[in-house]
Amino acid sequence: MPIKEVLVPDIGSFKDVEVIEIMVNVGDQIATDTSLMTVESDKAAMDIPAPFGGTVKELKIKVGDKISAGSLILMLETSGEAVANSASTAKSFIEIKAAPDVAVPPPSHPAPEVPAHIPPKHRPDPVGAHVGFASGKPAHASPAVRRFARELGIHPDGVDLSRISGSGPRGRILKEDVQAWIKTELAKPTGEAIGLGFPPAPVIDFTQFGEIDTQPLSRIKKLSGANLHRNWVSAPHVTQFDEADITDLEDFRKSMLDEAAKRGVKLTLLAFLIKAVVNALRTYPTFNASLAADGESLVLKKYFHVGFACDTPDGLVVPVIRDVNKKDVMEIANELTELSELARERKLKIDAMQGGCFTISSLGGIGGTAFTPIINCPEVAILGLSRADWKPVWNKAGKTFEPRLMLPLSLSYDHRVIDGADGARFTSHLRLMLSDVRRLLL
Ligand code: CAO
Repeated sequence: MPIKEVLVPDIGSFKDVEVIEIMVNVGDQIATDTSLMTVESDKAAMDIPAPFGGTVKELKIKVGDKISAGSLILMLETSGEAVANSASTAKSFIEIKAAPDVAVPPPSHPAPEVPAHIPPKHRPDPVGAHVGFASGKPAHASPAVRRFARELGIHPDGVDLSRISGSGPRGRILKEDVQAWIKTELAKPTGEAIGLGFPPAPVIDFTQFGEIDTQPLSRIKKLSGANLHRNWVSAPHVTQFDEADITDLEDFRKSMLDEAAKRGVKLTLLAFLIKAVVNALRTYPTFNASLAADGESLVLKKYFHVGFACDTPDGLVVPVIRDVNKKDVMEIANELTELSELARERKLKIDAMQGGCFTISSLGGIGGTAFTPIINCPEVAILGLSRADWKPVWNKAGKTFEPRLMLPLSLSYDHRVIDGADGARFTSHLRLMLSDVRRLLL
């Protein structure tokens, strides 16, 4: 395997800037665009991304070093293919130059020039600026730490960095500081952590009632618990229940199982549901939307990325299938299987869990007749599926009962965005789509 030098790319007017954090270690496997390190000038801090993926063989810089474009950062072992890719990436680093597109810094601190090819997530954050968080004292943290904080729950915009004391050089907030802060917040009695003013829950010694065993919560449970709690209290939920007749759909699915198996696909009901949901989202666009952060407008999405709740031994994760409108049911089924396997093997990447427009939570393989799913904010609705069951249904001619396979639907929506009438229209639309499989093709 070839070993390549990784040099600092063209980073605009950053020259002789100090390395304040190194995010990779020797032996780490990294992908293209992984943040390698953070550099800081007196005006801004910026992450340097990896131009290609591979295994870190040697670090050529340490915290405190001063670097400029062209400085050697590290040695990376790559596959031949990656090296080929790297050539074009490196070229684009040098060739493209454009005006900066960064958060507006205070007037006394003009933004440094940054080439347009540097991805937004690696662009400079003005030092001490307070991007994307609630007001408070200025927080001193690298772009990588800000991004990490933004991706976490508790505060609607992530973690409010102004509440955290930094233990790094010059009071800089490190990733470990954010993690330690979250740990403390989660340990606080319910309500206090998100400032609801509830009286603290009493601390009870359960051993007084009998034998107990205390087990730590998994990392996923802690993070998803905080998000679920925030979503539950911040979005006024209404759940609309309905039932869809999937007798014909299920016959069709079974008739396709052999063909699907030949193509290596496990064709489950959920794949059809995802397709039907996208059709309903096109018809009722307010379900494919998010409230703007200021609550003053609705952001309507023209793309259709659907997440599905996946039960893993570590807790709940929500992989996202992208551009469902451009995929057929077999492709969706295939991705469902692949993503669920990755989730259960803990190999799901962060990107595969981001960008969802709507979520489906299926408990149909387990049981139950209905439940009230919690909206995966900032999405505005979520569909719960329970176990389909045979029921006697009065036939269209109104003469007799017929056995029909009925699928219970539980649609929770954010009542700030969606009215009850639209909630009922959405599930009625789903009923129609699911009762006549031909409609899914339209
Ligand atoms: N009614 C009746 N049977 C159903 C059904 C339904 N609504 N949905 C699935 N089934 C059947 C499937 O057909 C399959 O049957 P066979 O084994 O005979 O083929 C079986 O149940 C198991 O299905 P599955 O769970 O493997 O596949 P899926 O595509 O339906 O679901 C996934 C995939 C990832 C959603 C699921 O495995 C899962 O993790 N579900 C839990 C989600 C969850 O925890 N939600 C709660 C979130 S809130 O805490």
